[in-house]
Amino acid sequence: MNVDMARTDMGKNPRDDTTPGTSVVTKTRPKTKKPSLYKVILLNDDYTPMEFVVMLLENVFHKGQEDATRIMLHVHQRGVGVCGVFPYDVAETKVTQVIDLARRHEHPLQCTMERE
Ligand code: TYC
Repeated sequence: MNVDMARTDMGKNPRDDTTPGTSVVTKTRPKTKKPSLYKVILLNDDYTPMEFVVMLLENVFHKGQEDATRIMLHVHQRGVGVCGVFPYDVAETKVTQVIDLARRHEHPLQCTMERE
């Protein structure tokens, strides 16, 4: 039933919503908010081996070898580079994984996150 048909008897029984032929039409408005996104940023240094950075981009960020190499070289040449964009919790976990992995291998590699 469309809105016009549903309301043909409005005004006759304004308070009686049990009158046959009367209906209430509601529209749902979802109150969902899009999550803010964060860029995970890799920083260059002079000591972390290139192969280690590529390995990390493959394993933590699920990049293919070509993409991983391209990102690593970008960071190496420009000083910083984006590894990916994620919701806050995911970005935070990836930053922690990168820093932990680098530290365990005694590399000074640094990683941070920044709101998009
Ligand atoms: N600059 C490093 C080297 O010459 C390689 C490197 C690339 C280090 C990217 C960190 O985020 C980085 N071995």
